[in-house]
Amino acid sequence: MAKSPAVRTPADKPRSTPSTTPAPDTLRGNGDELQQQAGADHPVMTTQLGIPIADNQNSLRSTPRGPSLLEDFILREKITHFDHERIPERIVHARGTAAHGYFELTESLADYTTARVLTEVGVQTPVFTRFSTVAGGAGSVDTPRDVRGFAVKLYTQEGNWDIVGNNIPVFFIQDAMKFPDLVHAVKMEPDRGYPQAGSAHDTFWDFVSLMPETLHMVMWAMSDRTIPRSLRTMEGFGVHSFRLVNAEGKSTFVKFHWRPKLGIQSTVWDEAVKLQAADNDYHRRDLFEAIEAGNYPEWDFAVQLFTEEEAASFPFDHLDATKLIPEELVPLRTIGRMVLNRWPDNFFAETEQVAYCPANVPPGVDFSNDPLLQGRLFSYLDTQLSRLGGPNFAQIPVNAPKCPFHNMQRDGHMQMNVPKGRVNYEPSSLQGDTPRASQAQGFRHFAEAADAGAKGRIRAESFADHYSQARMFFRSQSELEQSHIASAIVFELSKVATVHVREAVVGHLQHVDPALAQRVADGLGMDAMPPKPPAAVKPQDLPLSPALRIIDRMQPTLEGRCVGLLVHDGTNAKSVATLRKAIEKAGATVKIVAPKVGGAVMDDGSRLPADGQLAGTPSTVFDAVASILSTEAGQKLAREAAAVDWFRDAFGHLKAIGACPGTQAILQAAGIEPDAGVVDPKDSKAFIAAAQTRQWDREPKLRTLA
Ligand code: HDE
Repeated sequence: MAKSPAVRTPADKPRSTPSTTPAPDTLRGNGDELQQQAGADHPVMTTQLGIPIADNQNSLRSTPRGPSLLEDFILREKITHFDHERIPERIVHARGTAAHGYFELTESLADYTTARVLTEVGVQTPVFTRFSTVAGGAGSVDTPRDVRGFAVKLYTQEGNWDIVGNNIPVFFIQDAMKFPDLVHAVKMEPDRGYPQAGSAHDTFWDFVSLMPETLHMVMWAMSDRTIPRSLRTMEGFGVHSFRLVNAEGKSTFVKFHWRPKLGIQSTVWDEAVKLQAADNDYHRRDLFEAIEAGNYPEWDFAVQLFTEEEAASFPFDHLDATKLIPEELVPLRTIGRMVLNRWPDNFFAETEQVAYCPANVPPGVDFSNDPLLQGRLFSYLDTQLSRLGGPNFAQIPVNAPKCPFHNMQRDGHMQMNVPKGRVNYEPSSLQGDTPRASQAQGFRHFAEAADAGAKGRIRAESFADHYSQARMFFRSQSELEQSHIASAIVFELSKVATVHVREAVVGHLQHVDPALAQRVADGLGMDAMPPKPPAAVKPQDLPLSPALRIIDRMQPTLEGRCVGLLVHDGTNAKSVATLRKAIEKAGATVKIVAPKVGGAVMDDGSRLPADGQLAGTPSTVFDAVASILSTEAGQKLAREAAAVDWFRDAFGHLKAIGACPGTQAILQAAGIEPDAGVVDPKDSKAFIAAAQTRQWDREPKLRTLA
């Protein structure tokens, strides 16, 4: 009969259980080197229920080499918790990055609204702002061509207000009914499970070709807006019209805008593609580093205010989310600012668990009848029930209001509060301190008079024009931006294998702009222009809106940008110090790049540590680059692919290059013909002037745009 291995003797005692408590931080031998013990600075590790743990390295075993024991409640608890660490990711906007900060009102809107957050000038309201891509999963990359979510939770004194917007002021569809179809079409194709995080595939463009209402936003999606340089350089839009309601119950329509203090900046497409390989977390890291360095990202908050009568005179229906209101028509009024100044303590607890909902508005703010918004008012609360597991998600710290709150909602999964008393209903006469509704302070819906008309599944006639604003947007762009849009459409449609889908899209583009359609057809190598589909209403030539451009409106500044400075052994220490000082004075940060992360030995014998190793820190991650190299080092690096690519890419991505004489050998190896954006970094003024913008003139000489 086999001897039972499960009989324990004192000799089987788990080896890691110390007979005496070792000194703090003493690492013990005999296989338990990793065991760290509690001491003055370290609290005792416990189970979830507070049982102190003696050994966090070894599971409980019947003998040193025998089976593990079910009895090991410490192991079981640890593994069980781990097994349940993930919650469902967001169906859209799964990949996000967020930060805390504040909103400060600079001009009161007291004439328009009772909301205290919009009337109490100077009050700082805490915010939690989450930026996101739309199509990819939580683990996807930061820089695909995609719309970005721009969701702001304002913890006002009258409850949480969520402005859940995007970095594009219009949306793909007009009616909530189509949202699941749109999202299914843009996400990875269900049979093959790819592509991740991108619209360049058949199902998305098939949907576009059959839903011309998408075309205006498609123009935006193909513009440089969807390849932002940084989350700090994106505009944010509330998209829908909302209402402000004042003390007299009068309503004014409003559109919300966030305008980045650093101006709008985008990458160029080749750069965005290469960033996906260089740094999956490019935007997240950028925001983290800016906040850690005290360079707090800031946005102006602006509103467009307009009356029902003014809205009636617009050549489009403002309730249609595929339309924007040009600021030439209704000017923007800046009334506040948002500053993000604190990184979350814990990504999961805050960024992952935050639950936004466009239905969260304080008294004095109300909804419009935009049918897309109306659908959203339902969707967000609903999705949290499964994503966060039940009806008590508002108790999670990042979601909880920071003002007093009282109601009779009780129980449910993960109830964290312990309500006292006998009364959990209203009205009641048993207890004096139970919450009651307040006519004076409570939320009152705007008493909108209903339009005449019959009930039905109807799309308003005023929603029928799908092309005019797409045309306005495209024609308002600078020449180069138009080329970027045309090239992006060619790129995306070139990834569409189904010929009739490509043709149908080009067919629609003729309504937007015949020259654009021709450029795309040429770019796709089409022999003939595909037929133009009938339009529900004839597109109009609306006044152009130059305010919709990016390139002309970029701010010539180095503030908030990052310059990569390449050094090697023998680099002149003084030149590095001078250039660094000048760049930092201009508001940018400098990162030293060297062949080895340990740094390089300067000509004065000092060692300059590197922030990045050359092979792992391509120039794509910088706004501009410079190098200070000895002739010998330059010749050596001219034979190094990482160095040659560093300059070739910087040049191709239209960045300023500060190249000292020692660098010339690398420039030659990279085939760079120096232009006005390639300067000697000794002249720090010239370098800074060049680095304040991209070298747009360079682009047509470098690549063929559609
Ligand atoms: Fe969303 N959207 N959406 N959306 N949306 C979600 O809510 C939905 C729409 C936007 O950082 C989901 O909590 C429907 C427009 C942002 O957590 C979900 C419709 C705009 C975020 C949902 C829309 C947005 C979301 C997924 C059509 C721009 C991320 C998880 C009726 C104005 C917020 C979640 C964050 C998230 C539904 C249309 C922006 C599924 C049904 C238009 C920024 O509820």
